[in-house]
Amino acid sequence: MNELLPREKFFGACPHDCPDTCAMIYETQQGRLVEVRGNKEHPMTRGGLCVKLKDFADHHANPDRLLYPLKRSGPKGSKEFKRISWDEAISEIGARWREIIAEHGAQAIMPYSYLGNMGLVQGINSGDPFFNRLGTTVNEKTFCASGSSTAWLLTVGPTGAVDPESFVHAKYIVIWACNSISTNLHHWPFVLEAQRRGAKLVVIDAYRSRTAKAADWHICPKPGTDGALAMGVINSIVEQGLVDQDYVDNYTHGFAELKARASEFTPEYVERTTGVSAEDIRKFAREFATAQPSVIRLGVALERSAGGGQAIRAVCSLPALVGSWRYVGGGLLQMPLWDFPIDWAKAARPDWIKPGTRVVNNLRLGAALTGEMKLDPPIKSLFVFCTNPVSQAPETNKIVAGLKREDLFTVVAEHFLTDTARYADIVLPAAMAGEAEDMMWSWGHFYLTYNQKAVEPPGECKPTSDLWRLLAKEMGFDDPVFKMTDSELCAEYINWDDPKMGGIDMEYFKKHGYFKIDVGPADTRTPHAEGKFPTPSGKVEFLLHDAKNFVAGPFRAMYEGEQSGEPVDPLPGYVPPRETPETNPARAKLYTLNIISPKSHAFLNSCYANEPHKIKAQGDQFVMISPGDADRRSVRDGDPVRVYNDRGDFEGVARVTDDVPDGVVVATLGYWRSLNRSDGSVNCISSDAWSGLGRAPTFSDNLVEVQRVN
Ligand SMILES: Nc1nc2c(c(=O)[nH]1)N[C@H]1C(S)=C(S)[C@@H](COP(=O)(O)OP(=O)(O)OC[C@H]3O[C@@H](n4cnc5c(=O)[nH]c(N)nc54)[C@H](O)[C@@H]3O)O[C@H]1N2
Ligand SMILES: Nc1nc2c(c(=O)[nH]1)N[C@H]1C(S)=C(S)[C@@H](COP(=O)(O)OP(=O)(O)OC[C@H]3O[C@@H](n4cnc5c(=O)[nH]c(N)nc54)[C@H](O)[C@@H]3O)O[C@H]1N2
Ligand SMILES: [Mo]
Repeated sequence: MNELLPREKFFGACPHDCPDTCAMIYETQQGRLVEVRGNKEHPMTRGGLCVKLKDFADHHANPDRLLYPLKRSGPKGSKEFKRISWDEAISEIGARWREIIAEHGAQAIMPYSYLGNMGLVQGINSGDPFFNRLGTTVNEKTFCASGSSTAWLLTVGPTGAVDPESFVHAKYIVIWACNSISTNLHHWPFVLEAQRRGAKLVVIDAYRSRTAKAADWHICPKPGTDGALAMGVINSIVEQGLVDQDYVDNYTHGFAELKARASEFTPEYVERTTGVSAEDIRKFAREFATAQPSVIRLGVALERSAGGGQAIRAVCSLPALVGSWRYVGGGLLQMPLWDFPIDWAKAARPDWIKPGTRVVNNLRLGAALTGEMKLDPPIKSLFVFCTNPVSQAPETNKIVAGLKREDLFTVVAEHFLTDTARYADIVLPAAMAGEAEDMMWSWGHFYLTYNQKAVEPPGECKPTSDLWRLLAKEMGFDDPVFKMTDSELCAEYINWDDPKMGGIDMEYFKKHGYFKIDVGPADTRTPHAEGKFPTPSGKVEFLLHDAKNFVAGPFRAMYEGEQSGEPVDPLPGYVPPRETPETNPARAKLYTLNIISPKSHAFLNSCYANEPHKIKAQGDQFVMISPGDADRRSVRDGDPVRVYNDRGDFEGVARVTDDVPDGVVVATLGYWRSLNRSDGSVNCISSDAWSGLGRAPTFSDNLVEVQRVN
């Protein structure tokens, strides 16, 4: 960096799958990205970036980046590729697809994407118009928040609910299955400010996470038992006469039925199920009801066991029972994205999906590719972008076996030769955030954030949006959307006429970089003080009428056929985890420890997990185990251990610590199996079973055994 050269500044938006969606400033010199900072003006970013993003300019300049299209020249997975041109790559894809379509039909092709990039133009669903037009299999995307969203929509409807900035007014903050200090860092100052003003912070987490350590009170239920805990709290609120009867009478539906259901969940019964003492359950109920405003920040991890959805419905019932919604900063925060005036139907074109097109869920990738699902026609071509399933999806050994199929034509667009990209037949080099224009929504606050193109992509990297333009041309589609520029697409997907857009236009973004959608001032806002829930009854629905299970990810507009059809329990409740001694005694004899695999502090899912300085900050793949459990297995702190079940195994270094209770082990997510001690990572052992609502994953519902590696 030369201090004498003039610098140019551009507005940036962090593209990652993170609630914070930071507003950034790119600084360039002579067309080179030299610095990326947090935008100081932005009320949530406040100038600071997290450990992952703080050297984002260097990430762009990483010498391992893919710079040219590649074609496989050795066996699948061997990492042997030769450089080809874009023209060759696109015409090969076109030729292979035409062959596949002629023989098997377009549904033998499946796109596969997730939130490697959240942008409206460059991200997860940017390919949907193209693939829907082509008539491919629809890939249902339920990696994250689909279970919690289904529960949320059933109970309170599509409301953005409490503004994260309103948390400063709360007097009792409950962070339930969310490790904010690692995963939602820019919300943390609002929590600290509330604490400074006298609020109590309670963290409910299955182990003593960084955030649990910072809490005034850590409540530690057994993984997947939160439904019982929440029902116990409901029981105790009723038992102690703490119900806000006026709020309940006016703004909720089904209280009598909920009360009857909760009567089974006495604190003593719940103690036996969850491991949380009856006394603590009563105390929590009392404090939550009386220390108003009380608010709950729901983490995504709550959904990750068989009863996740039902648990979330129970948790979402709590604020209405005690009237927390009456106050500024009281109620619930899940994902404010429901309030965003985005035209998802335009962005994803579900209207182009032909009726009857099959849907394959992204958590079942291994089963789909290996033939276990008996798909007809089988998947003959997979097009992967913005996701790294070999690290992130469950049952990864099955996925790898599928990706090795000689008759599968796999294309992966990527920044790096990831654990997934190495199995590709064609690799396409992707532009990074500073290299392409985009518009970012958020699932952690109410700001839309604009990302300007600050520099040209290196080598022959192309933004994702270019893929659809090139492939549309190759496949002969001339719909206007495939000819629009990135600037036009940024503008296209926003409902500018929505009153929440405050009458602004794209020029505003070019001047300011971000805009808080108009949901009212955080210091006075009480969206549901008088009910007005966007549910069929307009009330909080404890009791449902005739509800069917459905998939309600943030991206539900991307696919149709979302009704899975099976009836939903009319009331919230407790569904025990699938893998416990009670529910699966045979399995529990072989594997005795419940593993949870939360996010790594210094990685963003699997991004950055290939960068040595980030691995240094995060530590090598570790396995946290209690002193008692370690002792029973002759494992000492620092020993290499193997974690296994019948689905697979991986190795890590034991961290013997009483941060985890007996019976639970913790191994964080994101490590690349190719860089780990053994060719494995935590998703080798996770099950691809869905949780009860919204076809959510069950990453917190897996039994494993741990043994020392000699
Ligand atoms: N640093 C970092 N930040 C991230 C990400 C990342 O990879 N790294 N990923 C981003 C993404 S995609 C997401 S979805 C969010 C997720 O952010 P969070 O919602 O915070 O998700 P996790 O870290 O997976 O889990 C949160 C906490 O839930 C606990 N937990 C797990 N199972 C249970 C359970 O059954 N009951 C209870 N009570 N607690 C449980 C875990 O121990 C963990 O401390 O983070 C985003 N931010
Ligand atoms: N065991 C376990 N598994 C989990 C979870 C867990 O808690 N535990 N969490 C689940 C959750 S919540 C989520 S959200 C998923 C996340 O799963 P993924 O979305 O697959 O996560 P990432 O590792 O972020 O993968 C993104 C990939 O996209 C690439 N990428 C980024 N930007 C672009 C781009 O613009 N273009 C292209 N072509 N590629 C790009 C990155 O290099 C990276 O390899 O993982 C799920 N898996
Ligand atoms: Mo996620």
